Amino acid sequence: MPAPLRVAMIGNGFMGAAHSQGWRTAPRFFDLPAIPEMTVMVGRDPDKNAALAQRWGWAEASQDFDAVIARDDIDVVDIVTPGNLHCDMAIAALEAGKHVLCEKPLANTVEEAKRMDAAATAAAERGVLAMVGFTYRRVPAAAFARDLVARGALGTIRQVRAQYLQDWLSDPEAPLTWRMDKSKAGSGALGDIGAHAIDMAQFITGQTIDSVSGVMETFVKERPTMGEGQGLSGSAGEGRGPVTVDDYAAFNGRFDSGALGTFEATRFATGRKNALRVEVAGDKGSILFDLEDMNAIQYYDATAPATEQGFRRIYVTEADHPYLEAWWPPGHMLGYEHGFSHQVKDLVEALAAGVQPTPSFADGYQVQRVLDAVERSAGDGSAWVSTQA
Ligand code: SOE
Repeated sequence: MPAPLRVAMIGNGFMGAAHSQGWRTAPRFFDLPAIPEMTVMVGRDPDKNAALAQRWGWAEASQDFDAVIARDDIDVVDIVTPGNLHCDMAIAALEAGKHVLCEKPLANTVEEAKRMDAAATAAAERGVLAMVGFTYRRVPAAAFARDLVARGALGTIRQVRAQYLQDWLSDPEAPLTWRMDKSKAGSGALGDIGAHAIDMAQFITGQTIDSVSGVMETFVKERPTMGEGQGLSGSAGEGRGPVTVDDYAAFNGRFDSGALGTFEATRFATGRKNALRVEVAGDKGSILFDLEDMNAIQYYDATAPATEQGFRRIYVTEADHPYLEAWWPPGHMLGYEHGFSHQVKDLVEALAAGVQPTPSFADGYQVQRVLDAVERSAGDGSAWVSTQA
């Protein structure tokens, strides 16, 4: 009988719902070496937290983070709070001897990410392990794209085009959420969704971005404060407040191999709801991963006879594709939530084997260095060269 792995989750927003789904479902579909137990969910508002804990399947609800990480019956702390809480909570949990899963981006600043990486390195020496939740790595088509690149199907990689496009802020009257507050979110489109594009580009290519040249903009500088409801589905209230993060970020990146990338992150791309796209071009072929068509990748084989060339769509639903062994017969598609189950599967397997789960805090710190470099590069815009001079 596999041992239990007792989990405390901190936070109960959108990511709390998604992570709960992962903890609940993974052991019911995959043969895991340890069985996650949803022991306690921590949140500030007692009534809301108790109701959601019950709905999502947590045995208990608590308001007390410090008391929870001091408990002997907790093995893993899963942090799904806004970014301003990640650093202190993750370090405290690691020091209390708990394994940690922390949502992306790892931190709000590069200094925090560096401290978290150092804490994770020290904890690993005591057998306590940490992982950052870049969940899209666990979409089967993305994992398959990485396999194709790793086995040389694309040859030498020369270019990467990565975009994460959403449109939920294109209405200037959409209300302020914590995601538009720098003190809570660290940055705007750049850290929230640009971080995914960066991680996915590095994950699929197996390469590291080592320098950047960036541009950032805040299109709507003031918005209504939040009235009824919360988060992405809340409605506007009476007051108004400043937007203190970027609405748009783009940059060119140079990979350690010499390949070049263009990156774009925006929550103002009208019509694009959740379009994370990563296209990689090598001298033997290209691939396109598109989250809005997440059960497939497009693959172009430049070594095929010219008369047979063209992008072909590979449906990533075969039992031999990554993660598919546990799910439905070929052709039966998966969705957004499955990535969270796969994340739990990979984490539990790594913890049971005592090996470093990926992406590690070091990987999260590397993404944070890219975010920080983009911000520094964009600066005050003075690097722009006028066409009118
Ligand atoms: C909101 O923009 C958001 O939920 C991100 O924070 C998530 O990381 C991404 O998966 C979807 O969009």
